Amino acid sequence: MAGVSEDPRDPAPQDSPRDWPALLLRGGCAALSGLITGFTALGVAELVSAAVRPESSPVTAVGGAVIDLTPPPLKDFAVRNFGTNDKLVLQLGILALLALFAMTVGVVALRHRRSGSAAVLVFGAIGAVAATSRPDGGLLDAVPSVVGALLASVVLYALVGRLSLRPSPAAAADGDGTFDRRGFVIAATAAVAASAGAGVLGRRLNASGAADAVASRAEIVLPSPASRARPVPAGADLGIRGLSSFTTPNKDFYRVDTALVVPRVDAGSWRLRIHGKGVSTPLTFSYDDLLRRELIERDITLTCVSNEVGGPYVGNARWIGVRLADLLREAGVRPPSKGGAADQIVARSVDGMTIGSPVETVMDGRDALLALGMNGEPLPFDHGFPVRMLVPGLYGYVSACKWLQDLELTTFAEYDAYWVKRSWSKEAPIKTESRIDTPRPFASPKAGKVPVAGVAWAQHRGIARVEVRVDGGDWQPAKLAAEDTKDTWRQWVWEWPATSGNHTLEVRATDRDGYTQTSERVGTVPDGATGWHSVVVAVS
Ligand SMILES: Nc1nc2c(c(=O)[nH]1)N[C@H]1C(S)=C(S)[C@@H](COP(=O)(O)O)O[C@H]1N2
Ligand SMILES: [Mo]
Repeated sequence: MAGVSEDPRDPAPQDSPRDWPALLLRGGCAALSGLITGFTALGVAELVSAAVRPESSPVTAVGGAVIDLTPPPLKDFAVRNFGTNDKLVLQLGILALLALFAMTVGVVALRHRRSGSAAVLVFGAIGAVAATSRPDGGLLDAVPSVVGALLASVVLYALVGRLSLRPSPAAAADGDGTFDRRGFVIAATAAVAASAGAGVLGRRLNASGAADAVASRAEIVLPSPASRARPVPAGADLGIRGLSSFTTPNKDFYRVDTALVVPRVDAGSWRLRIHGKGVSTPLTFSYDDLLRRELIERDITLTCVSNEVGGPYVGNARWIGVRLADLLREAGVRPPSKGGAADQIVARSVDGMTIGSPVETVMDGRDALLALGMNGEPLPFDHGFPVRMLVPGLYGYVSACKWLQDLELTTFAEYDAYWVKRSWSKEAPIKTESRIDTPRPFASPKAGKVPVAGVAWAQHRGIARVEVRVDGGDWQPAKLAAEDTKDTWRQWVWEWPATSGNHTLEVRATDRDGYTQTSERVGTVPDGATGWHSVVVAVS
C-alpha cells in the first residue's frame, strides 16, 4: 500500500483520481430524478384534482395560501409591479422553488434513498395542508396532493435505485462504479411519459368541468329590463384621443381578485342563500328566479381601494340586475335606522372570499344590485358570473363580491371580512379622485394647444368641478363632460397653451358635497389613496 494515502479525510487520493465526469453524470441524473419526481407529483395531482375540483391542485392551493398570507404591503407591491400578471409571477415562482427543491431531494436520495422519498411526502403534506385550509377547502382537497406525493415518492425510489453502483472490472480498482444507464433512461422516460399523460388528461378534465359553466352562460338570454338606464348623454364622451372611453368595454375592464383559477359556475345549479341575524324568512334563489324578477339597468363606476393616485383600477359599465334591497326586505331585513338587528351584510363567493357592506347603505335607496349582466351580456367569468354584488359609492372590497353564493346578515362587531382581517377598513366609501389620461407621462407634445384630459369620480356624490394647473401655477377650470349619473365617472378636458420645455400638470376634483381633493398623499391602505395626480411632459 505504499504510496497510497491512508488519511481517511482525504477524499481523493492522488494516485487514485476520481472519475469526475462519471460522478457528475450520476449527480446530474439524481437531480433529474428529483425533477421528474416533482413533475410526477404535479401531473398525478392534476389528474386527481379533476375528480375532486380544479382548485384542489397543489400549485393553485399553495398559491392561494401564499396570496392569503402575504402581508398587505407586499401584496400591494406585487399588484403594482406585476399588474394583472401578479398571479402568473406567483405561480412561476412556486414552480421554480419546487424545481430547486426537487433537484436537491434527488441528490439527497442518491445517498439516502428513503430520506429522499420521505422529503417528497413532506412536500405533499404542505400541498395537502394548503388545499384543506383554503377558505372554501375541505378534507377532500388534500387527496390530489397526497396521491401525487405518494406516487412521486415511489418514482423517486425507483429512479434512484437505477443509479446504484454496479462494480465494474475497471471501476473496482479505484472504488468508482457505473450504474445501469440504459435502465435509468428507460425508467426516467417511462416516468416522464406517464406523468405528462396524467397531467394533460387532468387539464382536459378540469377544462371540461368548466365547459358546463361555459355552456350555461352561452344559453342565457337577458330579458329587457323593467327599468332601463337612461341613454348616456351625447356629451358624456368627449372622444379625445388617449382619454378613457366613457363606457369601459368588458375586455378592458380592470380585474382585481384573489382567484388563481377563475371560478366557472354553472348557472343551472347556482343558488343564492339569504340568511342570518334579523332575517325572518331565509330565502334561496336560483339564477332563473332572479332572471324572472324585475330587472333594472344602471351605469355604475366601480373602483378598487388598491388604486394608486392616477392608477388603472377603475372602470365604468352598464349593469343589469335585481335590487338587493328588495330581496332583503322580502327576507324581513330592516336597516339599523329602522330597528334592524344586523348592520353588516356579508357576501360570500364560491371561492371563499368574504365582503362586508353596511346594511344601512345597501337599503338607503341607491341602486345596490345583484348584477347578472355587464355591458349587454351575461357577466363575464372574470367579473363574477353568474351573479355579483355592486353598491354604488363603495370600493369593490366592501361591496362588489363576484361569484356570489351566500348573503349573511350579521354585525360589524361580530364579523371581520377577508380584507378587514388584513388591516383594511371595515367601511370604505370611494374617495373623490381625478386622473390625467392624456398627455401620458413623459410624452412630448408640440408647443401650442394641447388638450389635457382625463376622468374624475366621486360615486354617489357626483363631480362638481375639475381644475388643472401647470408648474404649480393658478388652478384653471377644466371643461366637464355631460354628467350621466352621480354614480358614474365624468370626463373633463382643459385646453393647454403649451410652451416648450418640461412641465408638470396637476389635477384636482371637487364633488357635489363641496369637498375638494386634498394634496396630502396617503397610500391605499387602509381605506384608499389621496393626493393629486400629476404628469410630467416635455413639450417640444
Ligand atoms: N370573489 C371575489 N370577489 C371580489 C374580489 C375577490 O377577490 N374575490 N375582489 C373585490 C375587489 S377588491 C374589487 S376592486 C372588485 C373588482 O371587480 P372586477 O374584477 O370585476 O373589476 O371585485 C371585488 N370582488
Ligand atoms: Mo379592490
